[in-house]
Amino acid sequence: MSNVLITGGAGFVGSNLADRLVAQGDKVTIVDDLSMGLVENIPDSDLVTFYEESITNKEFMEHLLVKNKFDYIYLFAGVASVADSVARPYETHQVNQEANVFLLEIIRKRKLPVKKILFASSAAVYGDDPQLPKTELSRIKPLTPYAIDKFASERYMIDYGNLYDLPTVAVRFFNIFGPKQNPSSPYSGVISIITDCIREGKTFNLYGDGEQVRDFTYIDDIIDALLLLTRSDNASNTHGTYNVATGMKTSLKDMISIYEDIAGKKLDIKYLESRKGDIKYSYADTSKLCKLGYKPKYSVEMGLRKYWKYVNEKGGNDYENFNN
Ligand code: UD2
Repeated sequence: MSNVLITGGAGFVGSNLADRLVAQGDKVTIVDDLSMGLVENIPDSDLVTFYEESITNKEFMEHLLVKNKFDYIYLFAGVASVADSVARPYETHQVNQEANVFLLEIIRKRKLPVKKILFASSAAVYGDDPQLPKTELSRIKPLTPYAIDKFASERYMIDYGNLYDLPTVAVRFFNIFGPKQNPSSPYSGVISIITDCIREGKTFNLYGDGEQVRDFTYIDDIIDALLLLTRSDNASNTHGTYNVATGMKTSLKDMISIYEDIAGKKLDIKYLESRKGDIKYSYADTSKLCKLGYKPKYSVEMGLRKYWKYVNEKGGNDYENFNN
């Protein structure tokens, strides 16, 4: 049994990881301020301890880390909305960068015996550079406070590893979908929004011509990758940055048509101007991760099928009563 900390553990990726870790018998501590996550996302288990707290609370975080001596630390807490980071650059910086550097500093100064620290970064660090697919060595061009903070935190992780020998690894997520994703903002993952629209018969606002391409990755594949990078026999060599995606590309239009077939319903679409700063093509080269033995199991269609089944069995998305 390992002792694990997940910041942002009530959110989409964090809570799915918590499910998997609890199922394998780990003791999981979650810190989440519920700004985007939900208590209901957290697995109901004696193995889980939940603190409703912001990672920017330094005193709290220091005490927690020193007291618990976690084996594994997964850093998912963050303000996920790029638009929010443009509207509130300084506030979001405190969460997306400052708080993460503070955690590293506590681990370093207090010489805490962590086995692995994983930080969740984003494909946003590549910005609108046209080179495709994105490899970890592609040009970095962060265009928003969100992307700048993700990239800076990534570098702090890697260089704390190099300078102070901390066992760190950073992942760059592309477009993830699946259960427990919050669809309540216009900047939520497009598949969670579409799911809501299909179920509720609402009109979907499609920004652009629908030909934009993404690397849509089902959450279970993401969790496999996270465990591979932190807990497998290969994990001791994983210091560095990894794209985490499928390496497959699908246009928004094609994804919608696959989803309509699965749901057996037509999506009501209203075409609008492209969003400012929208990236037309984004997909990953995942060969660095694949060399460690990663093999995504889900095509977009398989993932959509599983997600649609989950939402319907639940009778709706997880966030119906979420108002923020
Ligand atoms: C993803 C990440 C974002 C950042 C970025 C980096 C998510 C949810 N967002 O943004 O945090 O890392 O990648 O490149 O993973 N769309 C519509 N209608 C809607 C919502 C979206 O047409 O109601 C379009 C949107 O304009 C875009 C595509 O769908 O072209 C995907 O949108 P998204 O918000 O799911 O993800 P993305 O790639 O913009």
